[in-house]
Amino acid sequence: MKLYDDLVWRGLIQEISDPKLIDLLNAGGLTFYIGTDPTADSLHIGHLSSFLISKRLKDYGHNPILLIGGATGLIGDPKPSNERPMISKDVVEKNVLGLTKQVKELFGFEIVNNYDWCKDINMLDFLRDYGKYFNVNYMLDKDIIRRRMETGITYTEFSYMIIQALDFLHLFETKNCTLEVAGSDQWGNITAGIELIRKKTGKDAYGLIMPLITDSNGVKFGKTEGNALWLDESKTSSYQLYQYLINVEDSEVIRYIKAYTFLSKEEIEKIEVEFKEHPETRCAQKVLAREIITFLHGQNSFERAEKISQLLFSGKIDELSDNEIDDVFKDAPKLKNDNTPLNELLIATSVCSSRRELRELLNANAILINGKVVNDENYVLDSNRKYNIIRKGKKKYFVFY
Ligand code: 629
Repeated sequence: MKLYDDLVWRGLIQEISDPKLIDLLNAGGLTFYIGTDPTADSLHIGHLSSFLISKRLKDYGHNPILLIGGATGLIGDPKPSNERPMISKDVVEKNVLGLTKQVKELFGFEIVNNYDWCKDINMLDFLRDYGKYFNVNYMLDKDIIRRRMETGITYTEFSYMIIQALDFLHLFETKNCTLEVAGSDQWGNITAGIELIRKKTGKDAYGLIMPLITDSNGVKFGKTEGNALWLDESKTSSYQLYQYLINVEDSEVIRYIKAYTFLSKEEIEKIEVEFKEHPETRCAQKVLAREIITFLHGQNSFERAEKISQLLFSGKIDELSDNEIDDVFKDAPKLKNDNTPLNELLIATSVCSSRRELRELLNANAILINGKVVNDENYVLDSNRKYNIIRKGKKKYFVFY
C-alpha cells in the first residue's frame, strides 16, 4: 500500500496543505520535521501518535528531523484557553536534556534545538527579518489566537507563531526540509511557516496534520483523571501503561491499533475479525498494550506488566515482589498497620466508616487480605510482612505497611 493510502487508512491524516503532497509522500525522499516544546522532561502518550508518524514516514523512505524547542519552550505556544505560566530557563534546559535523551533512545533520528539559531537573533533583526512578513490581521485570523481575544494574550505568546515559522524557514534553507508534521493543534503555526517560506524564497513547503485521537466521549487518548501517562518508564511504569491500554473502549481499540502500532493492514484486519467474535477476551486491547509497551520499554517490560496484571486479577498477591507491589499500588492509599484488630484498624484508618459497614463487608466476603477472603472482625494483619494489601469490594485497594 502506498504511504498516503496507509496514513489515510490508519486515520492519521486530518489535513494536508497542498494536494501535491500526496505524490511527494508516495515518492519518498522528503526531509520533514516535527517539533516538541520542553514543557516536561518526558513525552507523554498524547505525543506518541504524532511522533510515531516520523517513524512511518522514515519507513517509507523520508528523512525525519526531530526538533526540541529550547527557544520556543521559553516563550510558550498559546493554548486556546489561557496564558501559560512562564517556565524558568533552568527548567527548560533540564527538560531539553531529558527530551533529547528520550527521543534519541526511542527514535534515533536527527535532533535539532531551535535555541541554537534563535539565540543569535537580536530584537531588531527579528522585527526586520521576520516580523515584517507577518500582517497582524493574518495572525489574528488563526483559530487559537482568535479564541484568545476574549481571555487576552500577551505579546510574547502572540509572537510564538513567528518563531515556529522561522524554524521551518531555517530548516528549509539549511536542511532542505520541505514538510512539517504535527497534530491538528499546530495547523496555524505550520501554515505561518509555509507562508514565510513562500514570501522569503518563492518556493513551496508543505504541512501535514493528524487528528486529535480521542475516546468515544471526546477525551484525548491517554488523558486520565490521575497524572499523565509518561513515556519515561520511571515516571509511568509499564504496568500502569498496561492497565490504561487493556481498559480502552471496545469501540475505539481497533482505531488505536491502526494509529499506535506498526502492524500491517492484514494483521490488523485479522485481529478485528477475532475481536468482533470474542470481545470478552479483550484480545485487541492486549495487542495494543503489547505493541505500545514493547515499542516503548521492550518485550521484558511488557511481559512483566502482563504477569503482574494476571497475578493481581487472580488474587495471587503473595506472588508479587515488594517492588512490584510498590509499582502496582502506586496510587493506592498507604496506611500504617498498628497491629490492632480489623474492627479498630479499618475504622481508625477510615477504610470503613463504621463497625456496621465492616461487618456487612465481612459477611459479604468483600474484604480480602493479601488475596484471601477474611470474615473475622478480630483478624490482626501479619506484622512480619512488609505489606498487607487489603481489597475492599471489587476494586478498592489499601496498602498497610
Ligand atoms: C517549534 C516548536 C517548532 C515546531 C514545533 C514546536 C512545538 C509545537 C508544540 N507541539 C506540542 C508540544 O510541544 O507545541 N509548537 O507538546 C505537541 N507536539 C506533538 C504534536 C502535538 C503538539 O509536541 O504535534 O499536536 C501533540 O500531539 O501539541 O519549530
